[in-house]
Amino acid sequence: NNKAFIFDLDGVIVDTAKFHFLAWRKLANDLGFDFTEEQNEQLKGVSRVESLKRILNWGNLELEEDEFQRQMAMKNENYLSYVDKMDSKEILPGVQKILKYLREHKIPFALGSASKNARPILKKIDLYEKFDAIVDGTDVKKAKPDPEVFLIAAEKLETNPQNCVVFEDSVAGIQAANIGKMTSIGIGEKTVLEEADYVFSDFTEITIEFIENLLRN
Ligand code: B16
Ligand code: MG
Repeated sequence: NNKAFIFDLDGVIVDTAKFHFLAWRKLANDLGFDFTEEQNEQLKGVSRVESLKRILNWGNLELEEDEFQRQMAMKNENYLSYVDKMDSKEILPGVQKILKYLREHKIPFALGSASKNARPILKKIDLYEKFDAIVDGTDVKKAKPDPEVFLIAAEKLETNPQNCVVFEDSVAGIQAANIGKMTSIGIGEKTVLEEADYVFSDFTEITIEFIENLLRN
């Protein structure tokens, strides 16, 4: 069959949310207000521009376009200083086992991320060469929950959206997969990702039997 798999990056393959948090908190603190972990949660899967808009809104602050761009660039520079220290040990538990299985069985898989830093991150963790296709924030016009990122991935993997299985940690990402008529697998809390077809708290809970079942359907 033509089954294919699509993986989100942040929150699925690596936990870069902790680095986004540190960088956004520094930006907020420098601008004179606080930024909490709860707020950071709400930025999962959300683009860089939209994230800054929401943070400024929480801080009751408005910035001129120039200053907005400058702050966003500084945040990214700060974020990349953490990314720079990453290596393959940052790959979340259980992920490699699934990727290895897919590779050995010649089942195509792609990356589908909102991040504009996805390629450098994949290089850092030694996974860049392993994906059959990479679609990230530099390739799309519309953000999740728009299914664009996953639809382009399906196209690159030369299969129909209906044959695709998407792993996602964000609500917007699960919605994008569902709108795209793909099988959605949430990584995180069931109560948060209730729209997903299946939910696991992390990849160590996903068995090869489960993957084989997906391949049969
Ligand atoms: P960047 P994903 C998303 O990646 C993150 O979840 C989100 O928190 C971040 O703001 C967004 O990428 C943009 O990232 O600033 O690196 O372009 O989960 O879709 O892989
Ligand atoms: Mg994510």
